Amino acid sequence: MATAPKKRTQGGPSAAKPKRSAAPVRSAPKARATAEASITLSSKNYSAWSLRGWLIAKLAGLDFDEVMVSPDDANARKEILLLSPSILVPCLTHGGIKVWDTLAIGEYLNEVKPDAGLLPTDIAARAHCRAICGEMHSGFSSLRSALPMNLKGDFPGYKVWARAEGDIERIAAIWHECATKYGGPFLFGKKPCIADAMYAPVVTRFLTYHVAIDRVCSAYCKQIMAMPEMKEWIAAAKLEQEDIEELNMEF
Ligand SMILES: N[C@@H](CCC(=O)N[C@@H](CS)C(=O)NCC(=O)O)C(=O)O
Repeated sequence: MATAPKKRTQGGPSAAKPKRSAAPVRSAPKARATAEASITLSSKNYSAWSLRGWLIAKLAGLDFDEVMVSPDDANARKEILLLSPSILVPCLTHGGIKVWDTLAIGEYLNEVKPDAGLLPTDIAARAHCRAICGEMHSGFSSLRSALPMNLKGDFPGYKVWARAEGDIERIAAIWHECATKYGGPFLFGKKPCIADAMYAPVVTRFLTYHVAIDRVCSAYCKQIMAMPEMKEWIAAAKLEQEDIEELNMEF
């Protein structure tokens, strides 16, 4: 695994007075550290895509700096545009190459770090892995809007919107199929891969909103939450100052 990333913040002149930014921009960018790459991230508490990209980079063993950006702040958005052509996080910069979009980051890092095991070695398992990553990337919008990632939150008795139930059932079916085919404890066997990073924010949502899940899914959730990388991310999320009260969709 990579050493702990160095943290940098990114922001414009308005940085001193964030309004409701989840990841307040604190200072002008500092001199570049020695890491081989950097990743733009926003809130560790709310940004599910930031978590996915960060986790993939960690699993790749990449040495990277974190560049925290505040997508809520107009000036910071201009800065993000320079850092990420989609104005979305995460965006990886590695040796002058910019990769935005989490799946593209995963595929790129799999090429750069072929021994990291980001994708399964078996071609059929690899195809399966890509298919369920694709499902996560382009789907489950009901779940994502009904149960936004909120690592500091804890909502026992939360009423899950009926349309999100369908997504939850499909995700449980995916996890079951993987457990049966590959034997766990991770989706594709003994080591976590890109698919586990893609589904990690689903795990945290299930726990935050106390979603009723069966024994197999619950064991998988425990496995993800026990990962040192997850512990590191969640500890940092809990230290974040700002809360977004009106949050009602995936951020
Ligand atoms: N499909 C993109 C999704 C990225 C995304 O939606 N990122 C959100 C944060 S979780 C974002 O940057 N939002 C910024 C904004 O809406 O201003 C990916 O795979 O990376």
